[in-house]
Amino acid sequence: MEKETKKVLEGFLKQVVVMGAGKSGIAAVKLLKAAGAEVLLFDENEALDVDSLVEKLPADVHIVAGILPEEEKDRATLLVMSPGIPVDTPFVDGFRSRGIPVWGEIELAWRFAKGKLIAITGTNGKTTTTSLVGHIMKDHYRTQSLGGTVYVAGNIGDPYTDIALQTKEEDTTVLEVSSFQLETAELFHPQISAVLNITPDHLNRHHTMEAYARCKLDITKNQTAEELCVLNAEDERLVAFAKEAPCRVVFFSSKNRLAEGFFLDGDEICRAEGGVSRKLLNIHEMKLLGLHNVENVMAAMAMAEAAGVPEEEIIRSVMSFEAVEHRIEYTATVGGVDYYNDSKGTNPDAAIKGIEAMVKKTVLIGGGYDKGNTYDEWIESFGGKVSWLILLGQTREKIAECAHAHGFMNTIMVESMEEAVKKAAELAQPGEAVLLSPACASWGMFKNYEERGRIFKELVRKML
Ligand code: UMA
Repeated sequence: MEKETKKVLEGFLKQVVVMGAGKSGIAAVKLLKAAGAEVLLFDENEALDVDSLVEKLPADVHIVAGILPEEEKDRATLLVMSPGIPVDTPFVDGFRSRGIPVWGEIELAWRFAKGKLIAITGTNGKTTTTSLVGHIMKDHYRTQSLGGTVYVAGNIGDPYTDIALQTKEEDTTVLEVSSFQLETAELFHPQISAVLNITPDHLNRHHTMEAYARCKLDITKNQTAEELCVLNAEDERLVAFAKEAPCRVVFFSSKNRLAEGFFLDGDEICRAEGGVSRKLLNIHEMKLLGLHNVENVMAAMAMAEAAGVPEEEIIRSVMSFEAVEHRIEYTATVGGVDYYNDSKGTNPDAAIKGIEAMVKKTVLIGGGYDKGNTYDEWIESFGGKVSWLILLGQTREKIAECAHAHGFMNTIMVESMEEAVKKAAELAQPGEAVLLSPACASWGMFKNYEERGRIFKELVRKML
């Protein structure tokens, strides 16, 4: 298999077009050059800063910004796509109709990577779960003095192509994978996978829930009968999928006892095997907050178990794990008001989790880039908890209209994060909370959700 893959690669590497000059594109170019390929980096942004890009790239990379000449398509042997770029376009069709393979950046990385691969997808919770699995695996390698390295990469931030060439047979890579990345996966093949949940998101890219779900479920498409996928038993679509999955399935549930799998019983996370269950961990012994995090923990435990980590090591690592930056992250208390950064709440479902985790009356900051989502369920989740909704970005009118239709009238429009934080500080009373949990992507106003979260935190800390 290894040999065959290599042979296929040699043919493909003659003249590669990499599309997108962001993190993934740059990392893909570096990998390809190191592998001896001829590479052209193409970005549709005409205003691309080519000079600063050249500094980040190896020598001899041809860069094209704006429009790619037809003759370059004729010469190409492979097109590598960055995840943020749609693939159902005339541009990509132009390659496909010439018989040129179209791979996503993770497919490219996978063809070169070695060692064990654990891949995690889902609409929400994948960043926390990926970090937690990485944390457990790193502890395990240390405790058992295993030679080898644990890498954590993918949608979480560091592209898979950045580390693929360094990986060795004794290593483990824990990868966060988005639907965008799975859309262009071909032979991509994790030994252990997880689909944490599937709720509406990115419908402007995938168009239908079915297409979006298909991309996520495709994480298992090359897995074998002995390999494992971890699924959420509370998601009907995933329960139905388990019957046709090509691999073994382990379920987790935060609502019901299971005869097989991981479940929450009161405050105890339990492991059931053959109808017999045992308690593993009391949820108050972990540092993560909220029921959604209990689900993430159960999924991570199931993956770690499948990776051969002993139960007592898993429990110890879960207890020492702290929340991820930008995910319901406590920022500071100013004038008796607690500020939380949940910039990673980039869709309504994730943002609902943010509201659920709040225990005080909350001034909420939301709004951003329009991914075609609806906001009804998010507004309904406010209950009596949200006192004001401060809105910014492209979606602010759409969200305000939706809030008013649901009888929530306390909306305020602002132009910037600075204004949002200032308004929130005026409105929140001592003993209350302010939560940035936008329910929208950051694009348009910020480079990414990390930048949005950091700006929020800086503005809050300036008030100290
Ligand atoms: N571009 C085009 N044509 C287009 C769109 C973009 O040429 O139609 C160009 C842009 O001009 C830009 C480049 O493509 O130069 C950007 O590529 P990209 O959007 O793929 O961004 P990267 O910097 O490569 O980051 C990507 C992921 N971004 C997206 O999926 C949008 C990052 O996930 C990921 O961390 C990174 O690869 C490393 O794997 C971010 C994300 O928002 C965090 N992901 C979504 C999510 O989590 O919901 C899926």
